[in-house]
Amino acid sequence: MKKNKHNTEFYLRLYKQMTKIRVFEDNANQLYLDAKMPGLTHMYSGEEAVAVGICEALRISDKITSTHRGHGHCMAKGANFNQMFCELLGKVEGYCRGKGGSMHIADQANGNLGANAIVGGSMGIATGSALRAKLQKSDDVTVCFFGDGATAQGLMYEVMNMAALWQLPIIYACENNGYSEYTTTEEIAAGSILERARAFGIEAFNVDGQDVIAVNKLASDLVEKARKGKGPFFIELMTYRYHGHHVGDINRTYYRSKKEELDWKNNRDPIQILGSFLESEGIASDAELMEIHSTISREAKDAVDYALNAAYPDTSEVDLHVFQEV
Ligand SMILES: Cc1ncc(C[n+]2csc(CCOP(=O)(O)OP(=O)(O)O)c2C)c(N)n1
Repeated sequence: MKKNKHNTEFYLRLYKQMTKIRVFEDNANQLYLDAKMPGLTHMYSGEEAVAVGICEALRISDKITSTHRGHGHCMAKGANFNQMFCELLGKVEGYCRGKGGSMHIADQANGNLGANAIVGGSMGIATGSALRAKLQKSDDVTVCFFGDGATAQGLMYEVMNMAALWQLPIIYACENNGYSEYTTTEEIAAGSILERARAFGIEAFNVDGQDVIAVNKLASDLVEKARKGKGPFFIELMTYRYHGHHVGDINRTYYRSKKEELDWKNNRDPIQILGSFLESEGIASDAELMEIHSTISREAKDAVDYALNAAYPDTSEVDLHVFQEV
C-alpha cells in the first residue's frame, strides 16, 4: 500500500487505541488481584483488533451494544480512563455513577448503548436502535458485538429475521474467541455460524480478528453500505481471549492448553502484528512504539489513582436511576 500522511496517522491511531485497551485491562486485573475492585471482570486482552477495527469505522453518532466482556468496546468507542476506572470501583464519577460496574457500562455521549451481562441480551437493543435510525431517517449505523456463545440464544434469530425483512442498518459482529466459558465453540454451536445469518439472506463474512487493518477495511465497507440502506450484515471475527473466562478463572488447563495460549500470545497478538507492520513500513520504530506504551501506561496509572481516591455515591442515591415512576 502507498504510504501517505493520512494512513500513517490512522495506523498509529489504531495502535494507540489497541494499546489503551490492553493497558486498561492490565490495570483492571491488578485492581482485582489487589482486592481493590468489587466483584470480578472479564478481560478483553487479545481481542483488541476487533473492537478497534470496527469502532474506527464508525462515527460518534453511530451506536454500539456490548457484552459482559465489554471494556474494549467502551474504550474503542471513545470512553476515557477516569470514568472507566471510577465505574469499575463503584465511584460516583463513573459512567453509570458507580452503579453499573464492569458489566453494565453505558456511554451514551459516545454512542455506546451499554454492555449487557445477559449473553445475547443486547441483540434486541441493537436491532431496536437500528429500527429507530431507519424510522427517523437518520443514517446512523448500529454495531451489535456478541460472543460465539450468544449464537445459541433464540433472540438472535428473531432479530436477524426482522433486520433482514426491514433492511435495517445494523452489523452483527460475532467475536469468536473459541470458547464460551469453559466449553469450546464446536461443542456449543452446531454447523456453521456464518450460515445462520445467510439463512436469513444476510450477507456474512469471516475475518481474521487479530488483523486490525483487515477488520477495519471490511467494517468500513459494510458500514458505508449499511448507511446507504443496504444492511444488515454479519461478521464472524476469529480471535482469542488471553485471560480466563473471568479474572478468577486461573487454572484453565482442564479446558485449554498453555501451549495454545502461548501460541496466540506469541504469534498472533494483534498489537504485535500491527507494531511489526508499522516498523517494516518505516512508520514507527520499536522505541517509538515503546514510548506510546509508556505514555498510555502513565495516563492509566494516574486514572487508577484518581479513581481510588474518588468519592462513592451518596447513600441517598441508592434508588436513583434504578426505576422510573410512571
Ligand atoms: C442468558 C445467559 N446465560 C448464561 C450466562 C452465563 N454466561 C456468562 S458469560 C457466558 C459465556 C459467553 O460466551 P461467549 O458469548 O462466547 O462470550 P465470551 O465470554 O467468549 O466473550 C455464559 C454462559 C449469562 N450471563 N446469560
